[in-house]
Amino acid sequence: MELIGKKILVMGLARTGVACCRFLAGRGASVTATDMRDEAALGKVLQELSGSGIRFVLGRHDEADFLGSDLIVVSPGVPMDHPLLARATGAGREIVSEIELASRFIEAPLVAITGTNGKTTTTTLCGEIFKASGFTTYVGGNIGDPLIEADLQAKAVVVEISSFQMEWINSFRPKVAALLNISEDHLDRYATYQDYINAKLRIFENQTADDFAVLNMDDPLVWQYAESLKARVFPFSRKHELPEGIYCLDREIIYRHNGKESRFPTAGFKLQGVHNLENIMAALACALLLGCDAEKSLACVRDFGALHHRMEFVREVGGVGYYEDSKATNVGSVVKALESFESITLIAGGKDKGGSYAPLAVLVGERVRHLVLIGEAAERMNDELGSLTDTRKATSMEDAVRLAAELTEAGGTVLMSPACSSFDMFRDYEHRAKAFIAAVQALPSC
Ligand code: UMA
Ligand code: ADP
Repeated sequence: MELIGKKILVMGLARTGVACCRFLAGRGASVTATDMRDEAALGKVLQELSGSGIRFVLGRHDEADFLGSDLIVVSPGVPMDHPLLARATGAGREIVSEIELASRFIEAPLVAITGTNGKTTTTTLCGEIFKASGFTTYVGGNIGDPLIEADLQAKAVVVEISSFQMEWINSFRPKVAALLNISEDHLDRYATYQDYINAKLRIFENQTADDFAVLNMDDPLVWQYAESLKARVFPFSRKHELPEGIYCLDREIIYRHNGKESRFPTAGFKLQGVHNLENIMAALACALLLGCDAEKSLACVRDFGALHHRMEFVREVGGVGYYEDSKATNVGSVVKALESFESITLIAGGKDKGGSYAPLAVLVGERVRHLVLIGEAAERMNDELGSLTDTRKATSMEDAVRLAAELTEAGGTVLMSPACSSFDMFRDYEHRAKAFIAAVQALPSC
């Protein structure tokens, strides 16, 4: 793709936009960058990009820039239905997402991993397996480092993909694409659940019979699309023995491909929980299909521990275990957390994403002794779940932890697994996690 002299508009100047600006300006494009945030808010960014010859339009977007550019690169945080994007499309301008742009320059086989939950765990593990097998590997995408920053000499690129990033693709084509699971999420961004699902499915859109689609056979919502894909479907399952695919039986993961078989005993795996078994199978499938070594992969999986803020043990006080699961920002992930404990005091709530909390009802009824609600979603969660168990409202994380400590009897578990994003009370999920951990650490020892 020729960039020299091309007029390119970068919309959004956070991590993605800055990386795109660097990439494009460094290759001779004539770049304009625009963000609704003003100069004062973007001071650090402007410093980072000073001297790069980029023109900035800040605190507003100008229609003329949208209509007058050869190409518009949109950040994931910009909603797809932005009126200026509609006008640019109407005027025949080309609009792409950052992953679309990046993929046009990456020659290494691309492993792309999506799903409502487990993306970061699976992507990180998969990247580690490639590295252990001797591939120079770039790991990026929604996980944090934009794909456009990929080392173009890398022999493997493993990328976590969100639905937002797939909104403006047209040729993005992973050699191996994995869909881990689908449950309701981001309904504050999509008009319908199906719109969200359709965005996720675009990961397979440009694949051909030379590529692989790694699919969770046990998730009916995922599996129903298997027949419609052009890529070779490679299933993973915790329930079914498979002649071709990867499955788990009697504490062993078995990988079968083209008549060959590799076996991975699960004893001693650090990653715990059935959901992580699914993540491990998906990561192994992606890596083994592209030639990673089975023995090295097994050693790598064995050593791989849980990432922070995903059902992480914090402390025990008076016989009560405190667990922090701040990354659980939708009901699907909270279901897995509730399945992992009994006698739970659940701290939940935050910024509501518009989905239903009903999928939690059975588990709340069976396992949650006390429900402590925080944040903007407290009211809605109380309406949907409050009658199922003892439910209280707290004014802050500190207050929630104090209340949970008072209510929970020895042998129980206090679990902060919010089912919501954090932005009503915190900078991000890490900030929320820190607030919980600090409050737990401040509890007096018994
Ligand atoms: N903006 C405008 N005009 C608008 C709307 C937004 O100018 O109309 C500006 C905003 O002021 C902001 C920028 O556009 O400066 C949007 O930035 P962004 O939200 O895309 O943030 P980035 O730092 O570029 O981060 C993005 C992903 N963010 C989102 O998808 C919301 C990061 O995923 C990702 O790590 C990063 O790219 C690198 O690829 C975060 C995320 O929350 C972790 N993802 C969601 C999730 O995991 O649930 C999908
Ligand atoms: P993502 O990047 O998709 O948000 P993470 O690996 O960061 O996924 O995990 C996010 C949350 O989802 C955590 O609470 C974690 O315990 C939970 N989780 C991880 N893997 C799965 C899975 N396969 N199914 C359901 N929940 C999962």
